[in-house]
Amino acid sequence: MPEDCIFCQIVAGEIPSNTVYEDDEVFAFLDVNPLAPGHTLVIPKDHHERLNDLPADLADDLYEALHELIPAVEDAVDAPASNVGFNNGEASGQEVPHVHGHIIPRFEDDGGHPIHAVGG
Ligand code: D5M
Repeated sequence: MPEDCIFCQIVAGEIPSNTVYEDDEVFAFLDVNPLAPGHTLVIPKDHHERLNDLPADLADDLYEALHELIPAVEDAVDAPASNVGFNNGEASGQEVPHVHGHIIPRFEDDGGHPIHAVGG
C-alpha cells in the first residue's frame, strides 16, 4: 500500500472513519465532506487508483457491496434515490487516488445537480 494513501490508512485503522460496512475485500465509510446526509464512500481494501484498474473479481466484490449498500444507505436517511458514481482520474475531479464509489442520497427538490453532485 502506498504509505501516503489516506484511504489505505483508513482501511488499516490508522485514520479514524465512520465505518458503514466492512468485509474481507470492501470497506465503506461516511464522506468527511458530505454532499447530503448519509454520503458514503465504498472502496476496495486493496489499493488501485482507478475503477478500470480493478481485477474482475474485485470489481465483482465492489459491485456486490454497492448492490447491498445503495438501498441500505437510502433507507438509513429515508431518501427516495441516490447518485452513485466514481470520479476516475485526476482531471475528472478524483482527489483521492484510491478507487471509491460515492453513494449520495437524493431527496425530492433538493436542488442538487445529478452530475455536479458527484465529488462536489
Ligand atoms: O472524492 C474524495 C472524497 O473523499 C471527498 O468527498 C472527501 C472524502 N474524504 C477525504 N478524506 C477523507 C477522510 N479522511 N474520511 C472520509 N472522507 C474523506 P473524489 O471523488 O476523489 O473527489
